[in-house]
Amino acid sequence: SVKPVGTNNTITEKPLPPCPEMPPGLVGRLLIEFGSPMSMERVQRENPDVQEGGKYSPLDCVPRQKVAILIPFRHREHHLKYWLHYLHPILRRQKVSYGIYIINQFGEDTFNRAKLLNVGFLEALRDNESYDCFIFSDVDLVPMDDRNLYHCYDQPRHFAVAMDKFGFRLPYSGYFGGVSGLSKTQFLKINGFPNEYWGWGGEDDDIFNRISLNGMKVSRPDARIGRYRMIKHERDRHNEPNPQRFTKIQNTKVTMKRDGIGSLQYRLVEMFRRPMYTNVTVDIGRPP
Ligand code: UDH
Repeated sequence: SVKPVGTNNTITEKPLPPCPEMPPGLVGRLLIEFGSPMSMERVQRENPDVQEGGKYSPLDCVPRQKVAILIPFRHREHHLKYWLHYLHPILRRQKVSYGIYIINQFGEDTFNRAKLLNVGFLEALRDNESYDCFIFSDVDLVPMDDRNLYHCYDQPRHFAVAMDKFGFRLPYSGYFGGVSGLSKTQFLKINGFPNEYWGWGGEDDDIFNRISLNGMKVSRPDARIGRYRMIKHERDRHNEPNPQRFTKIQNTKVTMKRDGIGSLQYRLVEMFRRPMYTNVTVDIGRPP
């Protein structure tokens, strides 16, 4: 097609190249700190090309995937500002086409991280059905190296392999917590995430089991690149360690068939867009 002179510096439009596998503008190791206070105004000011709802697409290349980034959330506004402050510029340098979704648990009943992420999967697709990759990130985890690319891989991806709180090592070989990513196909193959882990712990191990039991193998970045800083915090109220988690993760093979994205029930309370993210507030009920 031909554009009028002056709209794009050129007369004829060249087709855009696919975005590079390893974008040239990456900087590698990053200095991440949570000392000085952060404001949403500053995040907005420093990220003017992020679109309403926390959406962004590179303008100079055609992205290979569309990525929905889903954050399980309740009462962590303070952490969210840091997360957005650090992640928007990183994702932009990585040439990711993405949308940020905060999946906010309504009410004060026991927290349920995995169920919130199931809701995020469906609501992101309802927002834009062209997402083909889903990255699930805790709100308090910031990557320390922008070569840790936030897209999906041939196998389910575990990104947060070297967290500061675990001495920059995997705490155990089957660890799948913190930040992970599955393509739409991979997610549906495991029937999504479990809905029945209320309170802290176990749901990430159940997801790891689902992946293995369905013949897939977790992929990970090198530990020198998959480094993360966690924002230090006290244990939240209504997210106490779940004492049932040890027995539940023994039964994934049986439970994954009936409990997952196929059996998810929830009530959408509200969805609204902010400049830096999309908020999805959801009533996911309470433990039986
Ligand atoms: N989350 C919330 N609100 C909550 C609970 C959890 O937003 O009330 C989300 C948030 O994205 C968080 C994630 O769920 O990053 C995981 O929960 P978590 O941060 O509580 O889990 P983590 O293993 O910490 O990081 C456990 C408590 C550590 C207490 C240490 C006291 N020194």
